Parts: sequence; C-alpha cells; structure tokens
Amino acid sequence: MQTIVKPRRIAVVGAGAVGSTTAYTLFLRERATEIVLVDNNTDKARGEALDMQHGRPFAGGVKVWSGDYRDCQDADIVIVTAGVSQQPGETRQALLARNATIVQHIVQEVTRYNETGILLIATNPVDVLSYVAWRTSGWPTQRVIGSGTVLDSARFRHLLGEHFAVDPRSVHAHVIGEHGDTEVPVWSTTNVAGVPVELPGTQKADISAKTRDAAYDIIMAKGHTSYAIALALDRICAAILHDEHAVLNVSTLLSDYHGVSDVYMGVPCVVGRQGVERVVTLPLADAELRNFRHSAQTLAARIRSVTS
Ligand code: 6V0
Repeated sequence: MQTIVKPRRIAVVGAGAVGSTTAYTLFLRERATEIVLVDNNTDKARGEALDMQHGRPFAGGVKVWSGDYRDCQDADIVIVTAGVSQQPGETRQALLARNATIVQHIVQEVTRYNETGILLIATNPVDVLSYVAWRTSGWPTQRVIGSGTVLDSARFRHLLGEHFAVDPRSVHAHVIGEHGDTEVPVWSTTNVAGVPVELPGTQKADISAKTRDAAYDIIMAKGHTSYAIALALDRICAAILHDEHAVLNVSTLLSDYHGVSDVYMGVPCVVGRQGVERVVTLPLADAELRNFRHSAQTLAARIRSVTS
C-alpha cells in the first residue's frame, strides 16, 4: 500500500529582508516541503517566491509560492516577520502601536484558517508583540513563541568564541530577558567545555555591549539585519519540526520565573513539536537577577501600553 506523506508547510508572513532571507534559508535547508510567502505587498512576495523557485534545479524539492492567509491553513509553523519601520519624527511608542495593530491583524487572519499550528513571531519589539500575538490568538502559550534572545545568544557565543579562539558551538552561554537594550548576558553560567569563563570586568562589559549593540552596528552598515535572524528562525523551526526538545532562548510567557510573571521574555526553553514544552530556570547571580527583573519591568510597561 502506498503511504501518503503529509506535506510539511511553513508560512512566512512578511517578505521583506527578514522574511525572504528566512524563507531562503528554510528552502536551502529543506526544512519544509512547502513554503508560502504572504505579504500585503503581493508583488514583493511573488517576486521573492519566483526567484527561489527558479533555483529549484540546483537546490531541493521545496515548493515556494506567494499566497494569502488561506494558505496558512495547513501550515505547521507560521513565522511573522511583517512590520513597518520608524518614520521620520515618529516616536518608538507610536511605532510600537502600529506594529501591534499589524501583528493583531495578521494573527486574526492566520487563526481564521489555522487552529493547530505554531506561531513564531520575529517582528520587533518581539517580546511585546509575541504577547500581543498570544492574547489575540487565544492559543495556548506553548504554541505562540517569540524568537526572543536566540539571536542575541548566538552573537554572544560568537564574540566569546572569537575571544577564546574556539568554535562558538563549544561556547555555552545565554542571553536572557528582552531582545533589545535591557537584555541580560548570563556570565555566571558561561563556560567553554564546562570550564567557567574568567575575564576582567572591562572585557566582560565590552563583549556585553557588542552583543547588545550588534543590530545597531549592522543596520548602520547595511540598513537591516537578515542572515543571522534567518538562521535563528530556521534553528527554532528545526527544533519544532524534528521534535528535538532542544534548549533555546525563545520568548515565552513567564509564570513566576525568578518572581517574574505575565510577560513574554527570552529564557531557556525546551522546544519540540508542541512548541515550548517547559521553561528551564537558570541560576542567576544577584546582579543578573536585578537586571533580569529590570528588563521584565520595562517589557511589562510596554505590554500594558498596547494591551490596556
Ligand atoms: P522590511 O524589509 O521592511 O519587511 C517588512 C515586510 O512586512 C514588508 O515586505 C511589508 O510589505 C510587510 N508588511 C507590512 N505590513 C504588513 C501587513 N499588514 N501584512 C503583511 N505584510 C506586511 O523589514 P525587515 O524584514 O527588515 O524586518 C521585519 C521585522 O523583523 C522588523 O520588525 C524588524 O525589527 C524585525 N527583526 C527582528 C529580529 C529578531 O531577532 N526578532 C531581528 C531582525 C529584524
């Protein structure tokens, strides 16, 4: 008897720099059998999809097309990268409100057609918008995930790897909290092959600042960031689709995590087919705990500003 294998579909909403690079990364790595791009700029989505399709003879068998929200129906994962950027004279708060409205609209559309998938949010400010997406979806928090500090942790590991001249994959280090200015590099548990990292305070401060400010640096140089976030999103998709139970610093709803509740923030989470399966409580030094709580307060205020 012939077995019919269900296609594995990933929908990417937003076909800009992040969305199209993510789709291309998923395409090259054959992470799904079908990738659909959805964007209100339909020409952009169509062009990106066609461009990838023309590479199929050199790549794998992944089908890529541009569609609409109906195509999210069978998606195992819907990645949201759609958003608008700051206009001249626009405040951060006004930008946040506009992106919250966009994410709300997208999630309403996606959940009209899809009841069982996983929402993976990348649009910034990612922690606040993951919370907005979760509230709008009505889905269990396990299935609404933000990219969190997965990217920041990769940047931290890269910088430490360079410093110690070791492969960043051999550096075990976490950045937690907000994906942004108040993020917390957890130096107290950082190690290379189990050996705790010892560095003078000035060097730690320098690496922490470079990790935190990496996006500003790249945006100044090339206008946006795209490759590493695409790889980070691909990594999260792999953990979900292969039911890896991998520990990744995604953004999730916290419930009494070191006393922090009701905010989405990046913390180590076990990620598998059901999404966030459990949260790992990382031991924190006193200063790290203070900074983590400060990060939570900052996010809680922003969440309140768009949800109350
Ligand atoms: P971009 O290149 O401007 O692309 C955004 C896309 O969204 C455009 O193609 C728009 O047409 C589309 N769009 C806007 N509104 C809608 C809508 N209502 N429905 C459908 N599509 C829409 O931006 P870029 O791709 O560079 O960045 C996208 C988002 O990712 C931004 O919010 C970034 O700040 C964020 N990033 C998040 C990162 C993370 O670690 N989470 C990392 C990098 C960027």
